[in-house]
Amino acid sequence: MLTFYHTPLSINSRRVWVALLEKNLPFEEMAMSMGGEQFQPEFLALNPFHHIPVLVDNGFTVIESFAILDYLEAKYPTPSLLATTPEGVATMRMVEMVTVNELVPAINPLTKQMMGFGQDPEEAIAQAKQNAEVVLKFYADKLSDQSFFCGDQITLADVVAGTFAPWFESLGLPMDDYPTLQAWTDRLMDRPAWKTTQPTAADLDAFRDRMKERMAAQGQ
Ligand SMILES: N[C@@H](CCC(=O)N[C@@H](CS)C(=O)NCC(=O)O)C(=O)O
Repeated sequence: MLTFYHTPLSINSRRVWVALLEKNLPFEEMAMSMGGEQFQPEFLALNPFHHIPVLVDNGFTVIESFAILDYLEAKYPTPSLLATTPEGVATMRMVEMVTVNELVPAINPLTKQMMGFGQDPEEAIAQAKQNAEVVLKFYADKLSDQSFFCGDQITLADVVAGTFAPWFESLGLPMDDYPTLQAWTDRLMDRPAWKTTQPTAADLDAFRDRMKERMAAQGQ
């Protein structure tokens, strides 16, 4: 039996959540509010770094979202979320790595602004948008006229980049110049795995309030 520890608002968790759903794997969901239970001894025994996501499969514990994605593909290969050609494998990995290494730091100030956690100076916001645009152009280039990054089949490239896609507009990154990227986002948002995992406005408000309380308690 698979047990999935996560919190619905976490983008690191969501890529695993989407993969579990896309692969039609049954799992027990342990939704955490991250209000301190991640520091409890029972959870630290699973992940000493107090992070979600965590997957436990019949007593075998996996931490780190990308390790979990690799584990799921190795253990439950069908349906596959892996590219099959050398070019596909390279594209899949490039998109995954560009997302975590380039997009995530680039959109940091934009995420902060969207969530109401503070406001960086105008120049920092402009720079963040410029950096994010480079990633969007890269995505559009790799996507080309295909349905998904590696062709007709969804892969981990779409799962990893695609869990950020619903937020682009709210982050202040209009999609007008990227019609193929917008169509890809719409295609993903139509899938049950994205519909199930997309947070509601109420989820977002509750998360925002929780984070603000925590920041206030830490004197930030
Ligand atoms: N590199 C990790 C990052 C995990 C991570 O940062 N999780 C955050 C939520 S998005 C977390 O658990 N934060 C709570 C804490 O650190 O106490 C992964 O990809 O799984």
